[in-house]
Amino acid sequence: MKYFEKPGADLADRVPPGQHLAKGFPVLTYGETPQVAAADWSLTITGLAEAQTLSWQDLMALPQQDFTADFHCVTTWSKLDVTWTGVAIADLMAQITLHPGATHVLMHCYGGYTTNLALADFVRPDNFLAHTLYGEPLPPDHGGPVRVVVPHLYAWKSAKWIQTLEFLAEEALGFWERNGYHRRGEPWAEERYSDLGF
Ligand SMILES: Nc1nc2c(c(=O)[nH]1)N[C@H]1C(S)=C(S)[C@@H](COP(=O)(O)O)O[C@H]1N2
Ligand SMILES: [Mo]
Repeated sequence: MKYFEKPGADLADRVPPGQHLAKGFPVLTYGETPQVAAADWSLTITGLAEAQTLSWQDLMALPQQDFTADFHCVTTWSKLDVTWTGVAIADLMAQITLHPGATHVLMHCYGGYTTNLALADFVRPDNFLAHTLYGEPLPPDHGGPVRVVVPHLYAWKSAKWIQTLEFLAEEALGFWERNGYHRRGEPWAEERYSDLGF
């Protein structure tokens, strides 16, 4: 059985260096898969922002969009044209009042995983909170009920089972970023491993 394909010439310009196309959509999780029902899910806004908690109903009341995005895992598989439904981060941010000096976000997930982004990487038109994958409720393995999708960076930034957005005045490293992976993780620049000297 062949699990990976070499990209054809037409797709080569969409597959970053060192990546191969995955067959299917692999699941990559560190640790257990949290089981969170949509009715029990909520998103807490904390740190340098007006504190608030959004429920599943609050999320559903925001504009819903279908979107298609490529997905690049640092372990070298990529999946092109994944189709999702969710809420644009830009529309979410329109509900959030940041305090002066907020420049970064640390995302906390059910189960304890964390990952960090500069606000410039978080608030981009192609970033979403996704709750639907290929027209079906996002399966728990893939981060359901709600995950973050950040297509322009390696997929470890696409936090599954998102629980809390903590806005910060400086960079704070998340789980993989403290464990040898790059603080930003841009796949076209192959920002795989930490440049912080640890
Ligand atoms: N909460 C949480 N989010 C996570 C992870 C994780 O272990 N826990 N793994 C990351 C990694 S390394 C990748 S490649 C993608 C995998 O998403 P998938 O399992 O839907 O393919 O989720 C990212 N988000
Ligand atoms: Mo990954």
